[in-house]
Amino acid sequence: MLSSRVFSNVVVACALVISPFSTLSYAQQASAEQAEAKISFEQYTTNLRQEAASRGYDEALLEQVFPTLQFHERVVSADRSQPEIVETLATYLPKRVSEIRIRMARERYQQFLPQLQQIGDKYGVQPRFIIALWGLESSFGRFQGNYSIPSALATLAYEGRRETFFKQEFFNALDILAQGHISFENMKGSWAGAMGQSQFMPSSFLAYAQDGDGDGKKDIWGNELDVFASIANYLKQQGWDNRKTWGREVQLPAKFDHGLAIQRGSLARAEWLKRWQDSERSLADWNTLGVRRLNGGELPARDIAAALILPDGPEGKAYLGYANYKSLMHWNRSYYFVTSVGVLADLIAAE
Ligand SMILES: [Ca+2]
Repeated sequence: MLSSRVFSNVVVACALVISPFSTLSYAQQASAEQAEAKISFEQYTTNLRQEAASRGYDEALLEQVFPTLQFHERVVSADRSQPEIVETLATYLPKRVSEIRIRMARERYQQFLPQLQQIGDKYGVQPRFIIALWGLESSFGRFQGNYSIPSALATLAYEGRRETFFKQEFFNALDILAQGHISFENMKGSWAGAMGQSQFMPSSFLAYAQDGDGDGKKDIWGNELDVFASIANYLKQQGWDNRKTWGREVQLPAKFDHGLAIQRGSLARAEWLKRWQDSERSLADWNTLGVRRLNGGELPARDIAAALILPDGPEGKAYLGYANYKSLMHWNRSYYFVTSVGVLADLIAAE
């Protein structure tokens, strides 16, 4: 078994390497300084167990979970390399919405159609969006991640950059185990703590997961109906409107004010919502401004508000996003991800 002390030193070394950069925020510097005096992972989880006990978790559950907690160096390295932007939509879309994924999505859609229609009606979500999210999150359940979720979350909490967030997610995971939805051995997911076929963080599980087959458990790891109902419920809670679609790719006229599009850049959610609102106008207005369907035709004469999205800037593809696009941005605030959901959903229905 690998010593947690060794890993603890690795974390310190990383912190020292990044600390000289003047672009670090005060919080990051403080975190780096804290890392120099870092306790071992073993000590950290001992403290965490005491906190869990004081929060009232069952001793039998703690005894099952805590002795198995492992520090995962790869979790830390993956987390640290995450913000790099190496893709454009032009490179991302063909990989994510590949021929094989489109084919599988259509097969799964047909295979589960009666159940999907029932769940879609109950939550008010078109089944093609349920299938698209399922396919993009876990390739229809095939790739859910093989990390023990409590270990991944304990590692991320210990690593310290977002300790409060990941510690809370760790306790959320304990809640899910205490509720009996999944066994400890089967609580697997990604290095980042996203679980099961819908890749929900534990907080999303507690807020949105559903028991789709009525057996009393919300099993987003092994039960497709639970997965579908959980995905649909997430969208419903974010204001999904199944009388409308997600948006559409459009053509912009030769002379166009690109300042009308949502301004790009990483922003807090509240600021991003304001930018969405600034860009949003009616399809009739966009039509007057010369925005057209991809085939050159006029935009639909429907009373729909839409924001203009240029994921790769003025040179790349242009999209009008409807309110449902905004709901999907709550799932994952990435124009690439959300656009790929919409494109795949359209291709499922276009068969
Ligand atoms: Ca169930």
